[in-house]
Amino acid sequence: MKNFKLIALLSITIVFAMSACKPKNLGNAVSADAAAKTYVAPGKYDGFYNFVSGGFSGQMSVYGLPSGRLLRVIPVFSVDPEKGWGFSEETKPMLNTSHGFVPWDDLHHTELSQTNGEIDGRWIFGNANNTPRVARIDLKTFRTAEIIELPNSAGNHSSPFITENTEYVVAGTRFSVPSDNANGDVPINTYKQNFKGYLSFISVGKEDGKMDIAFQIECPGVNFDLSHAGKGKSHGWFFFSCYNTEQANTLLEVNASQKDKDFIMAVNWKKAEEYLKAGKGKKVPVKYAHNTYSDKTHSATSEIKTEVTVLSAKELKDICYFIPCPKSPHGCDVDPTGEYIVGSGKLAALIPVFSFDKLMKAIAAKDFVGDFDGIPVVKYESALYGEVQKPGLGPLHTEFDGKGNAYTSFFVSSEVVKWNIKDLKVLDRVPTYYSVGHLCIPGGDSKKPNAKYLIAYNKITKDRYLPTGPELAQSAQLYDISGDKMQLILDFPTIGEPHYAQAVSADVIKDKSLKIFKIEDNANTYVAKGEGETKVVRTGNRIDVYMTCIRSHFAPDNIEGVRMGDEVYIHLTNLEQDWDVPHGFAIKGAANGELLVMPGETQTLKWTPDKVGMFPMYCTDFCSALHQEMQGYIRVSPAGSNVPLTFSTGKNMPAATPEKAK
Ligand code: K7E
Ligand code: CUA
Repeated sequence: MKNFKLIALLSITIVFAMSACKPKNLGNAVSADAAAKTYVAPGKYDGFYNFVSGGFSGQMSVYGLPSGRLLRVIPVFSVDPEKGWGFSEETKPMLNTSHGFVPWDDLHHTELSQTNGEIDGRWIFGNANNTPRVARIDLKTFRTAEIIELPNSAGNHSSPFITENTEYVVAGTRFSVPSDNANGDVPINTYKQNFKGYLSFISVGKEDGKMDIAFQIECPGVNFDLSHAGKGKSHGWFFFSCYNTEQANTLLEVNASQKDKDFIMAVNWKKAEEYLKAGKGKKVPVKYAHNTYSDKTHSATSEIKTEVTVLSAKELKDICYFIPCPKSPHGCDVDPTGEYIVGSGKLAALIPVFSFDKLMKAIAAKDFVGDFDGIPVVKYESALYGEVQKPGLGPLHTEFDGKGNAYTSFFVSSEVVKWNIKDLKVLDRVPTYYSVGHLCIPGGDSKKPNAKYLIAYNKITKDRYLPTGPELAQSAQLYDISGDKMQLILDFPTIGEPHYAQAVSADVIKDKSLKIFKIEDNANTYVAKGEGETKVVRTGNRIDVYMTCIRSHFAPDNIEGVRMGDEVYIHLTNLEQDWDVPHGFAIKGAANGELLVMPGETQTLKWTPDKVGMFPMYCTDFCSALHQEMQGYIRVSPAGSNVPLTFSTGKNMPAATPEKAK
């Protein structure tokens, strides 16, 4: 019966998906005044920053809104040759993990830091799905400042979501797995006995943003999908959507879609803190990397930590509660008042809205229908505020406008639906092109949304852009939501596959942007603070080149006496103290990327010469009219050669004295 229902739903799905290919109102999709609404004149700033996850590209990209102009791609979990991220010696430790150097990941969710439930513009967090990690990006530099790995986790998907004062960044595991210190060499079909789900509560330093795993909660083995913190009255609680409560370990598309309802798990993290203080946590041996980047030394350090404190949800009975939620819930979103929790069952044809007040009453009255693996299950009707009937097909994610309305994306029916939270009535619907995932309203998951725009992030664009071979662009679509009706005003392709994104008024960030690093504060071990400090030092077969650059030359730009078998470290300090004057560095044949060095910064390229001869090097970033003159040579001699180690800039010209032919 249940399978039949599923098949019926899936076939409706297919019909919908096909009809979604050719919306009838395609010609009217963008009205004539749209251009004026998105036009940002040359030389003018956009009103909003939009931080968009890059999915399996592992980065985060920054767009201006309403223009849709791409401003920056911030490398986070994946190496980025454009910026030397993961190629320079200084940045490599940022990608260290308990598995060693991992050059790639899959980033799904962006979350801006908040103070009192409002976006404060200090940091943005991102999750690594594959090798579970959380990153903090500093919005003064638009660079990844810290990455922390999560033990006992796999597929860090319900992450990183924050509490209203950024007390915690919270991360739930997608895959349940045997815990890291248990014997994982067990049959896969012992899921029910051996697999557990872990939630990580990462504390965030109030001033410096430094992350630390405060505690983990061990939960029954299911898939944790998404989450959001409570706010206002529900501050102190966290909500996670869970699927695969069937606890299947194979063919999940069928086996994890058996039950009519899965769960939203409500977590009382204030209570968990009390238990932690009372010493109820168990210290468990694990191994995880904690990487931080310093803007003083301009280098990253990676530390391997070996212990984490775990609270058991089964033993500490009043931390976690399950609320039944129809059909494989995905998005789990909390409205700006903190009263309403919206679950989005991917296979459901309605949207359940839960009431925090009712949930509290039900928990107090022990209004439970039983337990799931030792966790009480609250009666559905007792926590339910109401259901939005027939909103669309395949609800995924919901954002809020702060005026009492919610906006839910529907993947299967390719549309955004606006509905009223109080009376649960559908108010408006617009098509998306096509197969929308996440939505974003500036501040749309905070207490104070700024609801001028809504952006839909689409997985499939089919006929919307010029064909580009087998893979087509993913896209974002901008809607004006200032009126009663949503109006599509712009369509722009994204870098990587967009999942969640956040946006904030530009005023919150733009004036804090750092323009240069002060050269006098540079504490890199290999800095040269002026051309007088440049040198080349041999230590055995290691050669350290203390090099500087300034428009438009390197010092030194002639180096001789490097031999086969040497390892050469080029430490390049950019002496510029002007905004937006990076210099780049590349050398022929290096099995490495380039360096891109900001004003006042030092970065190091490791190069192992592979043959005898002349190796040109040059600046890769067009920095002045004489950028193309910004170049030099390194001479590589055979092993054991007695060519002395020398270095210079501008020494032998114009009175050149070439070595006489022997
Ligand atoms: Cu819906 Cu990974 Cu947040 Cu994508 S997830 S859409
Ligand atoms: Cu320096 Cu181009």
